[in-house]
Amino acid sequence: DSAESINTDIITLSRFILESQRYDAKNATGEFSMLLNSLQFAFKFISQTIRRAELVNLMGLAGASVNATGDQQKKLDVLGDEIFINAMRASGNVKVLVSEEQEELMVFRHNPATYAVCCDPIDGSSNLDAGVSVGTIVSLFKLTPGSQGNSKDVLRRGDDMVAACYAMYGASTHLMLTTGKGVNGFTLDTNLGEFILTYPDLKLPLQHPIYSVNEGNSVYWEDMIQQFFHNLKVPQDAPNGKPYSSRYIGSMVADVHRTLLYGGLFSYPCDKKSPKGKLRLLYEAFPMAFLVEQAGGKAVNDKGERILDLTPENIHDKSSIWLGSSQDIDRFLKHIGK
Ligand code: AHM
Ligand code: MG
Repeated sequence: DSAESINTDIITLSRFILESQRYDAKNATGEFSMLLNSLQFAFKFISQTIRRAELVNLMGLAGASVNATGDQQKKLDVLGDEIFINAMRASGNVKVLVSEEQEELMVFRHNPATYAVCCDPIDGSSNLDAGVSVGTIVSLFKLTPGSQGNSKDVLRRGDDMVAACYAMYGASTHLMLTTGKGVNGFTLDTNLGEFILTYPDLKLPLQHPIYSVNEGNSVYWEDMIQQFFHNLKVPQDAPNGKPYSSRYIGSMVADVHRTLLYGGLFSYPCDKKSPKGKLRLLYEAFPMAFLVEQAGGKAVNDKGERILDLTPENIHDKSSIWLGSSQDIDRFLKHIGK
């Protein structure tokens, strides 16, 4: 009967973190759990704010303000950023914060903390007014030994990240998390106000015939890249004899989320318009590359270099990116002779 079909022993994100720390007792200072708690709160708050936005007239542009990388900011970008910054400052566990929406790195001097957090508070915000999924992307580093908090804590190899996650505000709010031991996915139960483990140890398929790229930029691409995408549409070359399908939402979180669940490849290559790529290393490419690798996929740049081997020189540095199913990325690597 229906009473039996209710799972009375669900795993919430807090329970998941506490249980996984029990196996790692020497590192279990509780700091990470507290930080995760503050992150959860920020995700719930942003989620709620986005869901109410249209009704309380938050849609549209916020004055003429322009963010660090020159995009026009929306009211929700500003709000999301404030919510995130306040949650991180209040957590007490964050010393350094990099936000896409802030030109400069922030240091919370009064926090006796050992974490550095980089975030894109609302990624994909050009989609907001159409009600399309957007998300928050986060990478986490431990401060370098003895650091009082400075840019060196984040200008490091991607492999130095200790955790990465994103929240996607879609039909449901999802949270995908890695601490370097696989990927676990959670879904927000709005009645309980808790993230519930719904995708334990998620692995993406080895190959899937979907490509995700802004093909409108193809006139700006190098021939090599044009040729690669052209080949994906040649049925004889395809593993199942059919051309690849095109799927592009224009929200990295949503495009990567689909890639994690269905497989295929997502790319934002360099082009004549964005010679260094569009997506930012610290809070877009790094965390997504970490999640994708931990789910069994691959993430590289246009030259075939592993994203997590790169080191940014500046906090808002950009990179080209190719990520997704390992065989689909291998096909790209083979194409460029790697
Ligand atoms: P944003 O951080 O300003 O929202 O920009 C990042 C977004 C990504 O979510 C998405 O993958 C990409 O920009 C889409 O760019 P384009 O519109 O050039 O295809
Ligand atoms: Mg953004």
